[in-house]
Amino acid sequence: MNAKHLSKALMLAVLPMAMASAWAGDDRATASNTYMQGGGSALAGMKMYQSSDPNAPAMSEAEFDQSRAIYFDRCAGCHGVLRKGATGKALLPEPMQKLGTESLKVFIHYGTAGGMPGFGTSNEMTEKEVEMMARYIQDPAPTPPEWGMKEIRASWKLLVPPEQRPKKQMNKLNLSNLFSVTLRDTGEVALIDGDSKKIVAILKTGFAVHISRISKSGRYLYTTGRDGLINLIDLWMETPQTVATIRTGSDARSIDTSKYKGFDDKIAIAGTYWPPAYVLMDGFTLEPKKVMSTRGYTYDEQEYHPEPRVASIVSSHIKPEFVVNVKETGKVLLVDYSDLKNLKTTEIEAERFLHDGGWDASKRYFLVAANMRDTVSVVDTKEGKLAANVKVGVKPHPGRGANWNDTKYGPVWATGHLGDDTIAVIGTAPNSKKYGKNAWKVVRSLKNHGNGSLFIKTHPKSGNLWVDAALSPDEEIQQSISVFDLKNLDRPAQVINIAKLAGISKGRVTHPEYNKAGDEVWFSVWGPKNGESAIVVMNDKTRKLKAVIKDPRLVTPTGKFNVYNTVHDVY
Ligand code: DHE
Repeated sequence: MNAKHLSKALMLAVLPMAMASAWAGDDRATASNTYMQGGGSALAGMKMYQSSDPNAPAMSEAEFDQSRAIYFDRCAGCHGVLRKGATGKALLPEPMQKLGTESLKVFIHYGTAGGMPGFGTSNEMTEKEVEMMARYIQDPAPTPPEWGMKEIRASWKLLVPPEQRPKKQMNKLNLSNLFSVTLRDTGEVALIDGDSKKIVAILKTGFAVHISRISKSGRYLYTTGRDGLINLIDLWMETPQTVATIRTGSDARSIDTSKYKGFDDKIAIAGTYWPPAYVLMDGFTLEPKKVMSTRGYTYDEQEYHPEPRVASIVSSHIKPEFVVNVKETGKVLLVDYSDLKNLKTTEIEAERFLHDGGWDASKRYFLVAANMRDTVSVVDTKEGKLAANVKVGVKPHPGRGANWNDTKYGPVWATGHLGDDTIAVIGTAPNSKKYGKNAWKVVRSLKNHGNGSLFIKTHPKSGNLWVDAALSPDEEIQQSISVFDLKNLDRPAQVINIAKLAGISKGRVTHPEYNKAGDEVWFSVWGPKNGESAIVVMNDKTRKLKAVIKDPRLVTPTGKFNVYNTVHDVY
């Protein structure tokens, strides 16, 4: 039967089931779910073992291969590699077989009220693909290959050993004001000189590279691709270049490096979505030292989860520890890297579906979004325990968040939301006589110019707070940002269309990032792969355009990481 012509009766029978089983808060923005599909996964092209279930409809090998690739490109971000569910519901064979091919076609074609996009209505899947996917999810999920130390080590390439690297900085760049810019769809980063705004180098990295982080000394830059390929880039070379690479897994998002005194640049850590693990490496060479699985039990129901993905990782400034946030189990691990042979980890029960987060201004507390639980978990890294779970708006998404000294409430940290247009401002000074009572409470709720916010930023030297709404379905809103006056937060924000300033009509505006001095804010105008993109630099004081960086090589810029601010966690 043609999916377009499925009877209304069938739709009416099936959709209520979808609504009942979707997560609480069914009116969540569809845009945020589309975001969760992200850049697809490198698992799409990988051979996998397929066990077939006699109760599932038959599939040819070619259909299976094609469906598997579609699944990893479009579905795994929400439903998980093993289909145990995360942002999207679990898609396990038995319940899927109960629903049957015809009903499943309706879900896939039209989407659900819970926010799943309609892959047929949006023309992202053909009618044949919709039908094939409806059969595919009735079979057990194929398991991607494991990736242990043998494979990790075999993938390691030390291109320029430390002894062959320069003894001093060989270029004239003001490295502390350099920006590493993700060029998402070309698998590259652009290094841009923050002073001259000139592109210094474009370097090949992993697939749809996700983030850049910088070593404590400011010399080494680490990137991770979604395919788990890590690049170590030496910024001291005449033209900065990759000196080592490694694949820590086949699907990854996070990387960081040791910042505690005495451990400068020494240890790197990478988190993986698949297999779910983190890998500790030598910071100068990427030589792998230890791989630790995150498989285990959810913190609340204590049910076994085979795929607890590693989301954000940050590096402590006050202890030799990495803070590792495990999405599906809702646990935060404080990994003590001072003795890798006798590794000590503190396991903190936080909240499920941990994603991104940042430090408070004192760098004692780490605030991380449990986005599907509308919660920000606060970890006290000094005491090694949960300080609070703070209920915020719908699907918080802070990036690393923003810290300032509020005129009324003292030290605060803020996050925007994917699923509504609010900005939650949380008190962060539990030990202050004056402001302690505000700690871990939402003291203000500001109004953004739309929902679908990805990133928010300020700087200790700035009086402004800049917030994007990059995932708003409305073009005008996704191209604009809100800028709040931190001294007058009762006043509405000024809304500026950044894409228009760059003369670009198609593109989302995202990821504010300050320069080192804190007097410029850089935005990405993230255009289509074959269209125009730009970086727009705003004067923070006047809120007027300062520069537009355009170059045919700047394809789909998204995240931007200023060396100084990234090393020192200034935000
Ligand atoms: Fe991200 C940070 C995961 C989609 C741009 N993103 C993070 C972090 C995680 C994550 C776990 C925290 C890393 C850390 O701090 O160690 N992102 C995911 C996904 O799982 C998701 C939803 C889907 C996917 O398949 O990847 C996803 N992310 C995106 C995008 O589509 C974005 C907007 C554009 C892009 O480049 O892919 C995007 N994510 C970013 C950026 C950061 C980030 C720019 C770093 C923010 C910062 O300031 O530190």
